[in-house]
Amino acid sequence: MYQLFIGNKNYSTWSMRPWILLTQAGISFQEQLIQFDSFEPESEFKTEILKLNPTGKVPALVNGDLVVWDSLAICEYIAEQHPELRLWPEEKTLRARARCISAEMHSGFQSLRNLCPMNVEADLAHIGKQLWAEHVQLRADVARIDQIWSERPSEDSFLCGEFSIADAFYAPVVMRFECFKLPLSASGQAYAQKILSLASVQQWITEARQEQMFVPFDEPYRQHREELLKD
Ligand SMILES: N[C@@H](CCC(=O)N[C@@H](CS)C(=O)NCC(=O)O)C(=O)O
Repeated sequence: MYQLFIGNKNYSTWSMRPWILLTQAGISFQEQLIQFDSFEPESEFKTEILKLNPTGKVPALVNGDLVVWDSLAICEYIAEQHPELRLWPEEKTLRARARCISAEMHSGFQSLRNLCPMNVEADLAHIGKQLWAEHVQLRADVARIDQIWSERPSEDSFLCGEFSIADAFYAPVVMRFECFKLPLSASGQAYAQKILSLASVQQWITEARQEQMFVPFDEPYRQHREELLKD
């Protein structure tokens, strides 16, 4: 049985990717959640995660004696373990595109990442509006993401046809857009809704809202938990 070590569902975008992939694909795994804290070297989070992952970060996947860390490496490993599930598209050009856009997400969009951290339970629309007006690079990141989401093979398909690792990679981005209400084209919005309607994503959202934790480190825009909660 796989064990997936993740962080708080309200905040952890990197954890969300392999969790959504495994859940959406119906692969059973045991979830091990390590609560976020200050991430100081002596913190409980670091003490726990460093027992298995030398980078001191989540997510990490354990399968027997093997530990796989880094969200992309975990998804690649899962895809190799379950070739029949076609977690990358079967068709070569779509597969190449899925890999390109996943890599783009993995290493890019710094402005969006820095300015709009995921916060599933919060409604930060007014902050999003302000950030949008002030940061040209955020507008560029959003425009590129909107383009990626709008270039899917057909209006009702996922990013590269069937649900794939690429969609698991962009699911946390959808959550950032939801929280900060960043503007999208009609096609980009339709894709965001498609992701939000997935059972795996709904489960993540429900569990994130049940956590009711406030980690100041991850809260640049709120002073306390009761502030700016979604309905
Ligand atoms: N490239 C890594 C990044 C993982 C990462 O940054 N995880 C964050 C949580 S969302 C973390 O554990 N941070 C702890 C720290 O920075 O000390 C991946 O894709 O898994």
